[in-house]
Amino acid sequence: MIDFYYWPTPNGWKVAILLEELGVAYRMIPVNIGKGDQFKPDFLKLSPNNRMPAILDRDVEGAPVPVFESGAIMFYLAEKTGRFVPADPLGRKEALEWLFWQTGNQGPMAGQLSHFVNYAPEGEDYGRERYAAEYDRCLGVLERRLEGRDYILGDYSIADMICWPWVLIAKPLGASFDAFPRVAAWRNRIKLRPAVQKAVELGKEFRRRAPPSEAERKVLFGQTAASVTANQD
Ligand SMILES: N[C@@H](CCC(=O)N[C@@H](CS)C(=O)NCC(=O)O)C(=O)O
Repeated sequence: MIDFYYWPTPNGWKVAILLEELGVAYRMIPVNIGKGDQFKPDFLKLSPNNRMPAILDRDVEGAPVPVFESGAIMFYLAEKTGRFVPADPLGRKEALEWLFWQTGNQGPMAGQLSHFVNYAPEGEDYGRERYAAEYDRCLGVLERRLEGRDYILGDYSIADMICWPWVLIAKPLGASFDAFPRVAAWRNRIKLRPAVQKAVELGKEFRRRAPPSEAERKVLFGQTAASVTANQD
């Protein structure tokens, strides 16, 4: 059994997709990031960067294995099962390149764009424009990569699963697919997969229906070093 620490956001969906594709037994443990569950000492032991997703793999010999950061979780599970990652060293290298690309480029740029689109004060356009341009650049990177390929590595893999969720929500982020026909087709191809549909439904009842309250804004947007050092046991 895998304990899956999760909240229904694009970063959470990445790992939910892989767990559903693998069909492995998992138990979803909600991490309410608006209420501050990510700062609980037990969670920080698994995920020292106070971010979900994280997993605790109990399906091992000896002590359960904690893994944080979506890219690391996905590589760990793909290695462990031998699925959704190429078997040859050069193919694995390519898988790692796209996992690092997603977590170092597309994910942070899209996350910041989402912040400025959804939560920044009115009239402050610098941040939104900067991240909209970077998000656009990342769509362009994917568009080029998908030339002559149905999926990022050729076959469907963890590289697609990690990149797809932030493309799924392009429209609410203010982007369009007009200049990215290959990305649009890839997005739709993946969206049709039953495992992907199930993953995006996971924890739907927890999805935000209203703007964050003042208390939630403080938890989410008022973080400093004290947020992760205050609760040490
Ligand atoms: N690089 C991380 C990003 C994860 C991330 O940013 N998660 C957000 C939700 S989408 C989170 O847990 N936020 C909690 C917080 O801001 O305290 C990954 O890919 O796993």
